[in-house]
Amino acid sequence: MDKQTVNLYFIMGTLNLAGRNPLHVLEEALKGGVTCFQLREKGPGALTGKELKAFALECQQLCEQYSVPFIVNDDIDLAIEIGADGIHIGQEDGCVSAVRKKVGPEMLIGVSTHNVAEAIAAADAGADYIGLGPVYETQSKSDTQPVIGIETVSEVVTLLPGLPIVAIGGISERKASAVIKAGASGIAILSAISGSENPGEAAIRLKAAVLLSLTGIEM
Ligand code: 3NM
Repeated sequence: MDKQTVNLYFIMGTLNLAGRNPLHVLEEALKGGVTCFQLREKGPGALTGKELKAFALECQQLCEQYSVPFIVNDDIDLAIEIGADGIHIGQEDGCVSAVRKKVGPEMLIGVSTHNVAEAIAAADAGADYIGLGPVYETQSKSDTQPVIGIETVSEVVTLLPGLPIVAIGGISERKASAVIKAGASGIAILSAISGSENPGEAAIRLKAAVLLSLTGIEM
């Protein structure tokens, strides 16, 4: 997996969209230039079973239309069943090698990590990329680990120079630049896109902030 794939990594489920149509939000985000999409269907009232599968297939089709990898959070069986491009697992979801055995050699495996030790362990176990966070305070996840700050991002990037590292947690357009300058390959975003009045515009602005910071040019 190349690092560009995680430049602007959008995460969304059907909840917390202030009543908006999730497929519309996803399509706007895709038009705005997100480079990767993770379906994360969690929380009270989340879709399950057949409904979840049907929704996942619709998201997958949209992602295909925009040539953006489609990644499923946690649900390994669903990812296999629909032939997702990737599976994203947490620290509690089993080890990378066991997941690799189940999903086969092709599917991308991403792992959520929250400190240097977890990041190294995930890399050593063969993760294709890691999520690292929460970099800042976030309202989007109730059970987050303590905030790690951009110093930990720099430390992990230095230790794992070849691995795509996507920073997550409380990242806004204003904060994107600091995270990228700390060495992250990209930013993973929930609320700054899905909570925006105009998700497409938000994605365009976040993407521009990432790409500009990657060039190292100060504006
Ligand atoms: N995982 P927002 S933080 C899903 O630290 C998730 O692993 C995190 O949402 C972690 O962009 C987080 O709205 C929520 O802050 C990020």
